[in-house]
Amino acid sequence: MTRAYIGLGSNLDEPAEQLRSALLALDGISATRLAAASALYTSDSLLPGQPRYTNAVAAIDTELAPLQLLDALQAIENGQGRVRKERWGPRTLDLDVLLFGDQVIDLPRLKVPHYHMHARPFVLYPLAELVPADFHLADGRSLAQLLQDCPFVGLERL
Ligand code: A4P
Ligand code: MG
Repeated sequence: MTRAYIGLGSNLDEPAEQLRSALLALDGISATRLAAASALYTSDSLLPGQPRYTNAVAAIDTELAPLQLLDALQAIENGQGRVRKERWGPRTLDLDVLLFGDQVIDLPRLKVPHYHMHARPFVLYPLAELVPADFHLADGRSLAQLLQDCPFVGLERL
């Protein structure tokens, strides 16, 4: 069993509902169970001109290998009507593998820890709800330090 952390994001078609459905879907992945979920947070899009995002982080326990998990997450994204037009475009659902146990993964399809998580308040603050105060990312960075460098600005906890 590996404890993994999944970042959830949506800015189309009732984002809060999209995230609630996605949490149920995570629990439905084979050989996987949902262990915990953060509160929902809203914030402006990093790209101007897009609707506001709703984000959350989920902790899951899985027996799947990392790429099997990625396949399952992409199937859930597709099942919730995600249409990939442009990278970074608005989306009904984005599921990112933030952390996969203590593994550092550098494959063409999968980079873990997720590339931008260390600088994104809408990832770090929900993650902090789910882990101990002395938590470190797989690459050694301390979550407390990352939080200090990434102020809780523009984030609303629902
Ligand atoms: N991929 C590589 N590593 C991973 C990983 N750790 N988890 C590959 C998931 N996928 C990973 O992803 C493109 C490819 O990345 C996948 O095919 C997978 O093989 P994607 O989900 O199709 O594309 P994307 O989401 O548009 O790109 P990306 O870079 O994941 O975008 P981000 O970083 O998710 O940014 N503002 C707010 N407030 N909240 C947000 O959530 N999100 C974005 C999108 C912009 N602004 C935002 C938010
Ligand atoms: Mg993504």
